[in-house]
Amino acid sequence: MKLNQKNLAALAERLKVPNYNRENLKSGIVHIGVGGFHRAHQAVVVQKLLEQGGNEDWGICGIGLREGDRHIAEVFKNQDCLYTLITRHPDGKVETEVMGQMWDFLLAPDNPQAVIDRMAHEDTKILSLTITEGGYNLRTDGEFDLDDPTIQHELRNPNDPKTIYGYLSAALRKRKNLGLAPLTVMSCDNIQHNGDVTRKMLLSFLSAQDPDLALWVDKEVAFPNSMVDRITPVTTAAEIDYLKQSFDLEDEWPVTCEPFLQWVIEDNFSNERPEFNQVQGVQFVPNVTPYEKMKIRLLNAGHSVLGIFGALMGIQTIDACAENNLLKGVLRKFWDTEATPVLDAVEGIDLEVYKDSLLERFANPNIKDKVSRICAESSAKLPKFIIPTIEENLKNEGNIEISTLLIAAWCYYSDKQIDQNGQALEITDAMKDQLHQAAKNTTEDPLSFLQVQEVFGNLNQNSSFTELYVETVTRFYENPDVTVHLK
Ligand code: CS2
Repeated sequence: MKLNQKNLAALAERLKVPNYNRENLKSGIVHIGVGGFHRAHQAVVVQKLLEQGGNEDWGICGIGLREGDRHIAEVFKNQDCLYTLITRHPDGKVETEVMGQMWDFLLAPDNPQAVIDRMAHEDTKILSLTITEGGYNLRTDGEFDLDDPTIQHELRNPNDPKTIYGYLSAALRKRKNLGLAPLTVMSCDNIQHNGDVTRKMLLSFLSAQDPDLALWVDKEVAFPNSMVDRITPVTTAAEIDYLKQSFDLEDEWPVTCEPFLQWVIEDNFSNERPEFNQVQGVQFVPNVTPYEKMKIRLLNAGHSVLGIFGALMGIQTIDACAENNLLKGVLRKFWDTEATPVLDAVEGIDLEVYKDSLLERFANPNIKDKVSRICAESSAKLPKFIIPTIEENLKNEGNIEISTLLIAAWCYYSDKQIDQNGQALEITDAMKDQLHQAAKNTTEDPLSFLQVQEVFGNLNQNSSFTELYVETVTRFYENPDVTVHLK
């Protein structure tokens, strides 16, 4: 049976379906970037609120800004925006439910005006984002990249938006002109101070495009910071098949996730907001900085440590990495001796217990999170997950041994593009070619990889770092057996 609105009543006999009337939903939230993570995280919180009743104003309208979102747009069209969430516990328990909180999806390239109108609609109170770490047009020096060709196009053509900034500008201008209340722009990406960063980027864009609007946004629009967390692997054919076999349900794009969910949000909204914190795992706090730093520098960085070393060792999934004693030992050592010393205390959280729980989550054998997903877009991830830890340790004369080894391993990975068994690595990275070009000169010039300034900033100017790096990368190239270096 196909997953769609018409079949929901019949499907209710087989699995959990929304208990609320989707026809009554309004799009209090417009969400940009409806990937697996959003569908397993914020969407779940909203579905739970809707199930409590009385929250119909907080339905979600999803938006895809890129041509690459066409496939998901088609799936949502066929399925009336419904999809299945499969939650897999470590002990094998599985929860399966149909998600109905998204009542509309718009593909921007097909109808940009419809997207602007929805964002500027008076029902819309929150505009949330999961556009990935690389989606913010942020330079390594923390400034907005005004030279980006698409941004240049938008600056000259305010009526032809392409990026999040062009759309936000058009929609906020419309709201301002109509005299509507501002909306809240809520980033849900793994960037420290994600709200502050979004605000700074948007204001830089607007100062160049429409300075009056920049003043209005500066005064009226709130950008809460948040820490978001739920491990969501890439959907596999096996999951589509599982739904068919177990429920005779045809869903073209279900989402799988772990049971853990956490969302810590700064209570800073310019317009109304739902009581997200009525849902378990969600809390409003006055200052989210220690939570986001802890999560990014331990969980996300920990993923990259396992992912890059694991990929070179020929390991396919994060649970297999987390079960490997060498990798587990190195991860713990990285956390304890490099990441933790530069973290701030987090009220109510024991970091030792947090790290133990991360290892358990990584080891969930039913999630099968692919190492290739973790390594994807490392050029956007490492500057947020790993490099700040190196920089802070350099300032404090702290330990940087494992993070330096990780950069050396990533150089080898980008250069050779094969694992240590000679198998081709599956590399997805917007900067893949640039990284490869820089890495392949390592034997002649051991510092050449660090010249990719968009990733490493000025790290190649720091002699304490370069000394250790040259020694490490040379040693690595002499014997690229990762296990030798992890001992
Ligand atoms: C991962 C994250 O993309 C990555 O490298 O670390 O997607 C991670 O799984 C989530 O942030 C978990 O909350």
